[in-house]
Amino acid sequence: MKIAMICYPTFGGSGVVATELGKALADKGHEIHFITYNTPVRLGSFKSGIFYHEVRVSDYPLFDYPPYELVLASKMVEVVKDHDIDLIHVHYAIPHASAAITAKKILADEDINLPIVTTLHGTDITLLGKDISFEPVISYAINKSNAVTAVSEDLKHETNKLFGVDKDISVIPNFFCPKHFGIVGDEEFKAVIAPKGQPILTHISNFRPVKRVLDVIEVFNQTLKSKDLRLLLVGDGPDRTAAEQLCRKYGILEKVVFLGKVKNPIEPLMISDVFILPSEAESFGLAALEAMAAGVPVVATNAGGLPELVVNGTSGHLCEIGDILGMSNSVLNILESEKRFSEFRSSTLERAQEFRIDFILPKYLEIYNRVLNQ
Ligand code: GMT
Repeated sequence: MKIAMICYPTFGGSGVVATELGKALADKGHEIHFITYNTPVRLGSFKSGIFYHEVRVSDYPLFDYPPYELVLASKMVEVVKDHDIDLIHVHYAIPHASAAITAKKILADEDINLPIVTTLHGTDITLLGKDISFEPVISYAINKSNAVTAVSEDLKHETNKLFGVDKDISVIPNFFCPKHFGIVGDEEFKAVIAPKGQPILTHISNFRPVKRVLDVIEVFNQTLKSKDLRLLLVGDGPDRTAAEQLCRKYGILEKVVFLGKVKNPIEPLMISDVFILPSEAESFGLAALEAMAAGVPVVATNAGGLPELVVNGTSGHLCEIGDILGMSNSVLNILESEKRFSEFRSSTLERAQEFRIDFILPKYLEIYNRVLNQ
């Protein structure tokens, strides 16, 4: 198959899922054309079967806002015709699905029938979708796609609740690629962060308010009252300054490492003991799955799709949003003894196996074959 993959190229989970899916499909002999505005972060080095087409929006003084969606639609039309693309798989409803529907219509005028598969990732539905100004476009793009997938049952439910959707949405959970996890933790780096062998609590996100990074600091500060540990924060975003300020206020800055944006988050995960994700909303929680695949138990909220991933009491603990004491006790519970910690670690690894790419890839291929045979 020749597939055009449309995604955000940044650190966000939707871009990671699209990139890893494209790479896995290329490994199986398919031809994948990424169309986006920058090289996707997880693309890595050149691989046979993978192509990247950059969307460039010229900076005309005439426009207050650059017309990215129109240039993206034009680029899709061009790539489809030049490379005989069989189908377009868009990740994220806005503006990718709507741009794809425009491209589909332009191509239909030239008797080219192009199926569109749209994958919903969460923030496009749960955050953007709540902004009423987007609703008609999101509903339209979903209904006009040939197939729609969502990364969790919860997201499917939210989509049906918030939008006028007349399409059946297939749930295909996120996945991890085992081959990325064959690395060993950098013990020297670990010793710098935790010189006395203190356990390391880790959080990875884009530090947007929905991730509740300040709760991470609160939980860490609370846990420090009972146990000496260290906090590793990976990523960057709007709440980083406030997080640093809170650490200063509590006088714990020297126990916290802000790593910033990291291309390969598996490396810090390999030296972590517990992962924390106190999000207010999370359609799936890819960062938590990657932690689990690295054998790191997760303390998370019971928001969105997280209960579909983390099994409470075995691969981690789930708490109410904002329950600082509950999350702190959960961290302490996991770290209570060597025996308990290794039990959590092995159940976590076992649970993660259910989300291996080799189980998930056939589900996408089934959808592709279905739309191509329609
Ligand atoms: O979490 C983010 O802010 C990034 C966002 C994105 O669009 O890339 O992540 C969403 O998609 C991921 C991949 O499917 C999911 O694992 C995340 O749970 C989801 N984020 C939210 O729902 C907040």
